[in-house]
Amino acid sequence: MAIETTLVLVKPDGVRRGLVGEVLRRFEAKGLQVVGLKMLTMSDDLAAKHYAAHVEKPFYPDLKAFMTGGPLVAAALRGENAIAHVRNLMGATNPANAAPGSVRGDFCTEITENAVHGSDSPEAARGELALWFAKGEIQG
Ligand code: 3AN
Repeated sequence: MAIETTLVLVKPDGVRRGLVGEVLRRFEAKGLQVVGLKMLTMSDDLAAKHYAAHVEKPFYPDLKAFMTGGPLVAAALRGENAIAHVRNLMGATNPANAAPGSVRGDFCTEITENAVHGSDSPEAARGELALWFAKGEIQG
């Protein structure tokens, strides 16, 4: 048993398109539990920390403008192997490669506005949850 807690973001395009409920429903239907939930607009500072691995990449300015450009929903999800299950349900980063049935396969056409984020490792999950949620904002 590996009970993990992971960070999911419904990105600004997902919020704008009214996909918050649909995306969270898929994770809940899988068996993951929502243990933290908030809506906020990402600051430049939070973007630089959250995307520390990408700040030097050529696509970062567009990514930052998009991610800070409107409200998003941050959720902490918990369950057995939650990190892998969330990644599978999200689909590949590039929606062109995302399987039908995944969030990106079903709802997205392009790589920047790809509706959803999920931590990709236990280390990333720990770091990202600490960035997005204060102690006491996650249950249990
Ligand atoms: P994922 O969101 O699947 O974990 P990452 O962490 O590699 O993917 O990338 C973070 C975000 O950066 C992606 N969700 C996407 O919005 C953007 N991104 C990644 N690679 C590219 C790229 N080659 N061109 C444009 N945007 C990208």
